[in-house]
Amino acid sequence: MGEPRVSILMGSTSDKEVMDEAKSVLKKFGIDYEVKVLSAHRTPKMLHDYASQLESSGIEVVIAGAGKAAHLAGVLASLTTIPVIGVPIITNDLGGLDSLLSTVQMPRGVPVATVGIGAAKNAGVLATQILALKYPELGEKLKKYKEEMEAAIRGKNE
Ligand code: RP5
Repeated sequence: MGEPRVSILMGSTSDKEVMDEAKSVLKKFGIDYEVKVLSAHRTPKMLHDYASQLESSGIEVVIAGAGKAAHLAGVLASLTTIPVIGVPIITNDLGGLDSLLSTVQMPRGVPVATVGIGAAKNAGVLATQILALKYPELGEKLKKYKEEMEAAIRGKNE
């Protein structure tokens, strides 16, 4: 499908296992993506530089996963008009509630569409749904995906 359309960001390589679930969804729907490790705290300049070239690079949705004082999605959302989906990463200390609140509780005017703790798969599906507004073939694939989910549950009941 040409240029990458989704950017998957994570605050640390320790987030990779969770964020790979978003990648799998995008692969399933045939959506191009790029993956970067960038931190709002450890690499602030790199994050700003990355954000400044996002719109010209053809990225249409960002998925950003981070844990603890999880500012990655929020800082990114402050620097771009591209929709940002936040994935709060589970943590050992507070079970990911820290990440969830840091990601979802954005000030007015700077939203981050936040999925559940560790719910990178849902972030991938939501990114696909956003892109489907522009790419009708993705809408068709999403309908099929929902039918498959239903059929799988029907099969288990039988
Ligand atoms: C955050 O701190 C990352 O997103 C990660 O979830 C958390 C812990 O990072 P590491 O100390 O494992 O690199 O910035």
